[in-house]
Amino acid sequence: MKVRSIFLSDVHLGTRDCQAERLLDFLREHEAESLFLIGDIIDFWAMNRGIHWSPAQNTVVQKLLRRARHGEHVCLIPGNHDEALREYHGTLFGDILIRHEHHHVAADGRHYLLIHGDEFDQVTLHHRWVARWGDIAYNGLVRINAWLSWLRRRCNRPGYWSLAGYAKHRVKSAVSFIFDFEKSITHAARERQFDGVICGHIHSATIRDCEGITYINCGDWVDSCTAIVEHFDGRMELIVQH
Ligand SMILES: [Mn+2]
Repeated sequence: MKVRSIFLSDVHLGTRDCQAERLLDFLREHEAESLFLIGDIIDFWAMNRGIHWSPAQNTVVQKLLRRARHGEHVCLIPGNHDEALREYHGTLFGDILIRHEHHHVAADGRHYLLIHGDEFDQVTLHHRWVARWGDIAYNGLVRINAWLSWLRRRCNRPGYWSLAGYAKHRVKSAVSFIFDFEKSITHAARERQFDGVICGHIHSATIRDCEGITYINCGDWVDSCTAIVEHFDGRMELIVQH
């Protein structure tokens, strides 16, 4: 399928949980004029604890560089897990442009702020050590979940169920009154007179209206395997890669 733009975030290359094969399937199936990588593409945090770099992850990097070389506009906005890249703002890596944020005008004329979003996460911002421990706990949940879904398949119980997603949903709704990520990021987009915001960070893909501002989250490629595409009429669609 050919689309106008692709938006991806939270690929977490360098970790064992990165679903590189499924991302390769997605990239194979979707051609685009522009490809936006909205943070946590390479996980330098996890790589400090031990690198897991598979051949498929290598292929992901090669494919991205290749698409950029062949004229696709590829832009990378660093997140907190790849914040080391933030100092390269404005630099080209191969043909991939690094930017802090990006102002995207969709085909329907709507203006979107593209930003990873960690600066709107009160936990990441003020409690760095909590964020790091939370990160390790989350990786543990993803690992247990992979084992559980293997077990469910073995026992012929179809249907994917995400423990990490479930735990995150429970924890998230419990503390949402304090850490309302979506509210604060859409508030910032409104202040800056954007029509919408496209972000990542919280590993929870969605497209929805948030008090007149379109809130779009790309999700992730460690658990849910989701991406956002923009069609040639400017319509945004959430894709789940199976
Ligand atoms: Mn992040």
